[in-house]
Amino acid sequence: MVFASAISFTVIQIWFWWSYYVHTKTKSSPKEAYNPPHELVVREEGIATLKDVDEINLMRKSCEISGNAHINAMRHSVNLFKQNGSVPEIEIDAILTYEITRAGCRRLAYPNVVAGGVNATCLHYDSYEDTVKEGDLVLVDSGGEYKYYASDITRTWPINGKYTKVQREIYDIVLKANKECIDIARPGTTIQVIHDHAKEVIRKGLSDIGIVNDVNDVDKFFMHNVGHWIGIDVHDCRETDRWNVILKPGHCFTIEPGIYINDKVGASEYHGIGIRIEDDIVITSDGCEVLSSFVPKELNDIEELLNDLTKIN
Ligand SMILES: [Mn+2]
Repeated sequence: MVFASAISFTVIQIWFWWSYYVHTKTKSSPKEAYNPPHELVVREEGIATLKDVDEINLMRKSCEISGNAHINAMRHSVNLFKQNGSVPEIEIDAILTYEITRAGCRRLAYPNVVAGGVNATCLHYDSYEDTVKEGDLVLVDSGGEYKYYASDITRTWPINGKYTKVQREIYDIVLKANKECIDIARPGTTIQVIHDHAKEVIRKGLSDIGIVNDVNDVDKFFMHNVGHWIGIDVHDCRETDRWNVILKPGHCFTIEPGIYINDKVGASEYHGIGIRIEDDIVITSDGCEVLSSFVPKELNDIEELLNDLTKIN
């Protein structure tokens, strides 16, 4: 009996030691830090800018998440304005970050731009120190990163739900540039050709309403490039020429014309208006697919969305 007890005691001891040993060797360790493969950003020219089907699917998902965040931010911001009479820029920034990350993006692809009123004339404005007030447009440039693939979308909407006459005039020019650039984006052309087209649409539009007289003045109102490669980095393949590469199916880049009228140029009623409309596209065999096409950009579609708060969630 004593012998049997000793045996079972020893068995229990061995079991205990073994369990402890297994536990210490297999217990869960902290997950690896989130380290995006930045080294992949620098890849050989010609491979880097062309995305394969799997990559394009990830970019499509990234745009889906970020586009929905824009739509929800539109609704929430106007709702907040109607309740409080103004909306802090940082609150819209928070909504975007919340919507993007809760939908599956691990992080933002770049700091959100949330620029109310005249702040929209400052490129890459991300200080969120002001409030968006009655009569202001808010320019939102925001995109998440889904499984390392970036999206980069910009929309500009009126915080009170309705564009003014002069805001509509400027918006129409930017929208025309955005849509025509998308129309001409196809295999065989170049981003330089697309950029030049955006510049010409903007020159003509601003000339028609008497803001620009000299063609050389267009750069004062549209002072950035029409687009950039996009992929693992929001500005993917920085080392690769963006201007003269002959476009092929699989090339992914942004189309983002804008007009920014600061207080030093142009007629005074237009001062302080900053508008950009940015989509992400992939070149296909006969044109391009707009990955962010479901995010409203027509004036009437945006106003309709902003004034139908029943869909807020
Ligand atoms: Mn961009």
